[in-house]
Amino acid sequence: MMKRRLKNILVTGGAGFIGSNFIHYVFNETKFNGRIINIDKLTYAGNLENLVEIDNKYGGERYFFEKADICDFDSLKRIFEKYDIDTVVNFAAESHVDRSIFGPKDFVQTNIMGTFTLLELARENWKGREDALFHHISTDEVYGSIQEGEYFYEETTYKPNSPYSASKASSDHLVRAYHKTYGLPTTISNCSNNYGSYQFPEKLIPLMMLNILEEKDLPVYGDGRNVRDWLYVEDHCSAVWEIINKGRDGETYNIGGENEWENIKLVNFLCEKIAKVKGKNEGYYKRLITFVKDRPGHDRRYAINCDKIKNELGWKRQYNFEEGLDSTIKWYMTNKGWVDRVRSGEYKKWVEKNYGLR
Ligand code: NAD
Ligand code: TDX
Repeated sequence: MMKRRLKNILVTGGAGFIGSNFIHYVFNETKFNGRIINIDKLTYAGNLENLVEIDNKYGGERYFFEKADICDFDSLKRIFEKYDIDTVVNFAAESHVDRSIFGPKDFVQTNIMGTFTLLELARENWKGREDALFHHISTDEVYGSIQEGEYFYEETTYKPNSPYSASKASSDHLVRAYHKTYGLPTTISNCSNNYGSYQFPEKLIPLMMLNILEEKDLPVYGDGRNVRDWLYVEDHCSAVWEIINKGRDGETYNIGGENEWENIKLVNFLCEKIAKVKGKNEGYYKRLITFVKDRPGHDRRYAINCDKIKNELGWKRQYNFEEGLDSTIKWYMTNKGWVDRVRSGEYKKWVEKNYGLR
């Protein structure tokens, strides 16, 4: 493998949860001295407020934002040429499983057609260049659901069960095919459930934290015994950074927290933690737990084996779960304005239509 250029990085979906954390991470925690070009369509999940500090510090010199849809080839072509892009990190996606059940079309469009459009562009622009890289962000959900004692490995067969995971699986296959067929330099990472600051409060951890703080019902799907493996978002970002620097072309790397929790145990734990912060007795918020109808096709358990990235690239997690949760609780408690703004507007209308008041 030739040394990667890694000067002008196109980050797609950089205004979303993980993408904005990644941009913060690269500027604040690494020695990177090039430019990041963030392109985002700014759907309900994209929020430029997440990047104000970065824009103030680096805007117009090392950080650039362009509003664009990853399905729009002509806009992307202009951006690729304007900034001489040598690296793509593809975070942009429709990311919420429940929304994919209510309306799969946007998932097929953005996750499959968007990735395809980006791949076409990279193929056309890079024409056999070996110092470029297309890194694609994927999920453990593509592997389907596993039993207690089993783990997902990089070679595990894909068995996606939701429209979301099926669309992510399709995009992963396209990335793989562009490497095998056209020799495009690519890497893929499959990560477990993330949590941390700037996460849209439709996902389990921020939704539960905010509902606890507001003393609203805590909707637990089914029997609450589904298992997820939780990883602090900054640890995901450092793993992606290792891969784009040192990962081998054509390879897939699993990223995980080795931190499995049944949903109901996690919700109880959040109730206890917030009770402590608020000076309430341990059980105070637990009365809010409400079992609701299960998610259709709800995967029972995910669990990642991430030995490959640890052994091959020397990646290590920096945060334990308690530390990560404490700083996340603190972040949601001190960023009430952010919460109110992202929960208003288009998202609010959608929630009222599909879930009723929440
Ligand atoms: P998110 O929903 O918070 O952010 C997605 C971003 O993509 C938003 O800023 C949105 O505006 C943008 N976007 C959506 N459609 C677009 C389009 N057509 N063109 C340009 N931009 C578009 O999602 P997230 O949780 O940050 O997830 C980021 C990536 O990581 C996704 O690919 C997701 O599948 C993957 N992933 C997420 C998790 C998790 O736990 N959140 C775990 C593993 C993998
Ligand atoms: O209100 C809820 N009640 C509940 O019991 C919500 C929103 C979720 N859940 C359950 C469903 C899951 O078992 O909690 C678990 C986590 O749910 P989500 O936060 O929706 O995450 P998940 O479906 O596991 O998918 C996430 O991790 C993998 C991300 O949203 C994906 O983008 C990522 O690929």
